[in-house]
Amino acid sequence: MSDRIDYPAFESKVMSAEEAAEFINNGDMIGTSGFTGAGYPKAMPGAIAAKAKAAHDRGDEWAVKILTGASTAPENDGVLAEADAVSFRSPFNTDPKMRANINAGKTKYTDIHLSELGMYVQEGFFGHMDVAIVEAVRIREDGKLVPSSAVGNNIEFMDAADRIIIELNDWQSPELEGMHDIYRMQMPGDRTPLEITSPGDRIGDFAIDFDPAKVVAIVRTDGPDRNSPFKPLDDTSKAIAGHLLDFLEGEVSAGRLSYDRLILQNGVGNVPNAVLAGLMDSKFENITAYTEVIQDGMLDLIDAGKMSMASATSFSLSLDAAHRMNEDAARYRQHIILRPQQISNHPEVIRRLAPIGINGMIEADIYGNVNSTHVAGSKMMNGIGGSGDFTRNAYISSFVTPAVAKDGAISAIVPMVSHVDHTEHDVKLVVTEHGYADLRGLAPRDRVQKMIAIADPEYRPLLEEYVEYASKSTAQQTPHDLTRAFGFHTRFLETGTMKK
Ligand code: 0RQ
Repeated sequence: MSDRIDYPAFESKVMSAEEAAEFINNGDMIGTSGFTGAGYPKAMPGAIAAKAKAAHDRGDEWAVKILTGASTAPENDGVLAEADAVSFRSPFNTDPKMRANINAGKTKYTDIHLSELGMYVQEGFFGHMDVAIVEAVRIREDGKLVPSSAVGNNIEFMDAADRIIIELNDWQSPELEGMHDIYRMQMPGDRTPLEITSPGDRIGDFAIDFDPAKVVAIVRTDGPDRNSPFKPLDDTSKAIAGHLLDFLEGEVSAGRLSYDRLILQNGVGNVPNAVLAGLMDSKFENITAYTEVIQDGMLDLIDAGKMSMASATSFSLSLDAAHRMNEDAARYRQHIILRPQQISNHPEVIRRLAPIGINGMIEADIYGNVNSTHVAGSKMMNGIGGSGDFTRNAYISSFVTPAVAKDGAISAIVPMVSHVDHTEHDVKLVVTEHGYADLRGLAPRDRVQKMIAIADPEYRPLLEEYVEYASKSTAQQTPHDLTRAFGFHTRFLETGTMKK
């Protein structure tokens, strides 16, 4: 009996990924573990991709539908996309090959709030789920599964699927056991309050109970989670982080925040990570996080004694930080809780805990609407992820971005966003390297100059020019000139730059 399978009935189920792929059929709906490059299956996607390729070589159509927690990695989304093996994908993807298939129209993609995907599965909105493929660190003697570095939608997938394939990954530290807080969300009508009044509160179990009769295969793996390392902190990220920290200092001075009551929701990306680095030298102590992913900067804050507790659904660690976690998981689990993503991103808890939300964006408009997902209105970047779950319900919902993209050819501040993910009703603060626009309590026309002030200086006159045209509108609540509102975008599509 292996040290990681302590449930005798599963011993006979151990097989290779290729053998387990025999349980996957053309057209299957598959739910996999995995969230931002952590806890995804390492071996099965390659075996499924090989099966798809073989079918395509015979001239047969062959594809599956894939639901996950969030983004995965090249060994999962990448290999499946390369084999044209995915007809439908949800939610959140950062893999470039999968993104190319989505934007080429080969893979249908639905981009929904991460807190809602498991709910959709429970409610049957996606249709029937055939297989769940879940990475684990151990099967306990009572048959319960200890997830690895992400909890994601594992419970919902295992409950809904006809067949379960478990990948037991020896690379993942067995000391992760005890870090999870497994709680099954009830169906509408049976729901009760989630008793989480502080990020460190536990409401569930350490492991997932499921129907052992559904397990058709157990595959042994030994591969690392893969996350790309953060880019070294550049001056722009440092400046944006600096402005955000100034804003937080201002909130302390105004009596709306205190140095020992900072709860963070930190999105993925370089700027949110720069904020974590900035907090290291700040006056904030006893920092906590009620967020989606555990990032490198949080391990640093924990090690420095600045962060006491972080609640999330997965790790989003560089390989170096993942090794640190593996060597020291028993210590880190005193400070980290991994929950199902329905709970890590639950609106009820977020509204109660009132974190400071910090998320990246593609563009914002002069009235404070934010586009996090679509380049020029049509091309999917990654997806909304959990940003909407937090933005609607956080205490301060902020968006951070460099003022320009693509060497200045694109302005992050535009007259009208080309796609809306976060409306003016939810966005409270927008930060670039030129400062912050505090939009709280302002009427739309009063937000305009604040937004223009944080735009790149080269784009400010173009924005002013638009405002002048828009001000001629007969309706003065949110003045727009609809013939010119997408002038920045159409110019970019025609000439390759938003500049005149
Ligand atoms: O492109 O990779 O080719 O260089 O977008 O941009 O500035 O490095 O910023 O890594 O923080 O990503 C919105 C995508 C920002 C991210 C987004 C191009 C830019 C670059 C990345 P390259 P940066 P970031 C909860 C939070 C939604 C999900 C979310 C995101 C690339 O923050 O996915 O918030 N958010 N989750 O050049 C064209 C523009 C652009 C642009 C940037 N206006 N037009 N390209 N780029 N602005 C956690 C989770 O949900 C997991």
